[in-house]
Amino acid sequence: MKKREQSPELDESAILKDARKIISLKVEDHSRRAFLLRSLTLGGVAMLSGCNISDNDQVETALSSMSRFNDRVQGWLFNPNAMAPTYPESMITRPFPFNAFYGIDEAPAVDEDSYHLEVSGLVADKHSWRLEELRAMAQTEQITRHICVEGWSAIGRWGGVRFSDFLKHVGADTDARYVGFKCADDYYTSIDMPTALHAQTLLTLTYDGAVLPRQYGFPMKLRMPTKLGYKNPKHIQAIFVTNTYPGGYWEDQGYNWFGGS
Ligand SMILES: Nc1nc2c(c(=O)[nH]1)N[C@H]1C(S)=C(S)[C@@H](COP(=O)(O)O)O[C@H]1N2
Ligand SMILES: [Mo]
Repeated sequence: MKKREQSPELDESAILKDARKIISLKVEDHSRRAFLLRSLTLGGVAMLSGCNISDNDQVETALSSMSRFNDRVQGWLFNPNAMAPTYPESMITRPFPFNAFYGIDEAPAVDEDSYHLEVSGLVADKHSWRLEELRAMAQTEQITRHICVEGWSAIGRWGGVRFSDFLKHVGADTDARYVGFKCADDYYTSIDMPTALHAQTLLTLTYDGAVLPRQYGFPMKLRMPTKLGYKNPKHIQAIFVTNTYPGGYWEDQGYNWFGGS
């Protein structure tokens, strides 16, 4: 996401205007409607419609699926326990796209032998973690859709440790408001505790059955199918639990902090 470009043929403000019109007509609950109208982004349109919106035909499909917007979609959007869709292996996007605030050649090459994951803040156990320790915990896998605000989405297969297991293991204060992340490439972000504890939030160590490759975030990426792409940190070096708002790389430049459902 070097220059935060949209594809030239997509008129973002026109798409958002149409999407807002649909929301005004479809969403009856006043506070939900106000929230959606205020926070809607192109990525939000993709998330609400389940469509990739990288060209004009897909914009049409997305808007028409939003106009069929129903209670199930709204329930998913506002229920912190609702599950994001999962997909069959045949639907995995190959090759899976790379994205970062720099080009693929600049993705950090983290050295496994010297790597330690730091854990700090409102946790009982602040020891730093080796990858081996994370690999020894129960592993789970999921095939979900990653949606980027830049107007693309892709389905991928990630595996690793359920983040709620990890937080319990370190004795995190789960009444705290935020979990923050610092990455090897100076990226940073933070999430709300209900999302951190969501059953589909995984501290991933693998992509498509193999060790997470450098470009997708080696040694680990926090994968949340209920959040937009920029909320999913790659190359995580430090995790902290806090009540002080930590912000994020794109969030501090104006992206919506919640960034998802
Ligand atoms: N450390 C780090 N994590 C990051 C980013 C980044 O630049 N640095 N970009 C975010 C954005 S905007 C997206 S869309 C996804 C891209 O992940 P991918 O390369 O696996 O597709 O990573 C997210 N996490
Ligand atoms: Mo993104």
